[in-house]
Amino acid sequence: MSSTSNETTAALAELDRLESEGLTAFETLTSIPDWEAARVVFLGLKQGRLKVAQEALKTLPGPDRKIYGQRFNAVKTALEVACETAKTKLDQSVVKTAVIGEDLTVPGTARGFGRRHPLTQTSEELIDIFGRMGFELARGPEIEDTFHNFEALNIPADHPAREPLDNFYLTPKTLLRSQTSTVQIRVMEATKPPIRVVALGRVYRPDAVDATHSFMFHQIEGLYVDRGVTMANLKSTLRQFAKSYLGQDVTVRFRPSFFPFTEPSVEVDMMWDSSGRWVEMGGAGMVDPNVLKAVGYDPDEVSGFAFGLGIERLCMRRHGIDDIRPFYQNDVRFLSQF
Ligand code: FA5
Repeated sequence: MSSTSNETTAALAELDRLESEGLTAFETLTSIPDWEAARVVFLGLKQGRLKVAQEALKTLPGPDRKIYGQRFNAVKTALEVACETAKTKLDQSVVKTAVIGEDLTVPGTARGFGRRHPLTQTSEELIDIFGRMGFELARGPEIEDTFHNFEALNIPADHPAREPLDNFYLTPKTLLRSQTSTVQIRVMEATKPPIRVVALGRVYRPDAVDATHSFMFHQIEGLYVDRGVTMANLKSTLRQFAKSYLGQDVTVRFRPSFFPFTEPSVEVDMMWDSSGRWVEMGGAGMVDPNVLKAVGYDPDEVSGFAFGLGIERLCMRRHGIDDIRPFYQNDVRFLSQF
């Protein structure tokens, strides 16, 4: 050994360093990207440290090249083996992590499907029932003008129902509609008899909230205008509807009442349960001749009936719910029962 030149001694020492640093590097790797980087540093074909060491051979004095070449080959083999071993170890640990982290045999977390709100389901069923009875669907705006919410419904400017405290006015001439009866007017303005429509949607009133009242609720409005429509038609239509929606054994009661836009007018009650308790479901009546005239119909030619029922109360009666508030509390334990 002592016969090698200083230059060769230094080159051999560099080979020793390369070997020990390379082996340490490959042994301590923890990820595939680190392995890839180490492979390039030590074994890279263009500028890897082994390649540089190989090039160094050419600069050594001829007699030393054999010694250097043998040592170089040993270091090369050691590093290549270390590199392969490291790769195999890392591949196995990746597979293990995948198996531990994502055991494909473990049952997945069940995802709850959303469902339609009970009031939406109820509305769709009501549309369906009245559809089978020949009623088409009509729509009107939730922001109404005072003409459609009041005047056209025979509720004049000085009527107490127009009180600011009893309505959600947006401007002096517009408000959030307080009843779906507004749609009756819009339909009659736009169509000639015969008319047979239902309109469903939100209505707004500053009522105190309790078990049967909310400040926003839903109504279904019905309107039938044709020659010879009578109170008997109204009563049989509502009875038939009640039986379809609530069952054959439901009892319906009509109480004389007053609405400015119907004459005569009735309150529609339905028996809540076998206890004999009545609950008011809506109002109804024969369309007032003044209303027919205001939309350009001749009250001597045609007559009509109209009704407006509370959708929440119908849904409550159907499902035996005795409080309106859960409909608006978004508690999935309540909502997921429907
Ligand atoms: C009316 O709104 C009339 N437009 C009904 C009508 C239509 C009469 C067509 C004649 C012809 P009333 O204010 O009574 O009537 O309301 C009808 C129904 O809406 C009530 O019977 C009840 O079921 C429901 N309702 C009324 N106020 C509330 C409230 N604050 N919360 C929940 N439901 C309500």
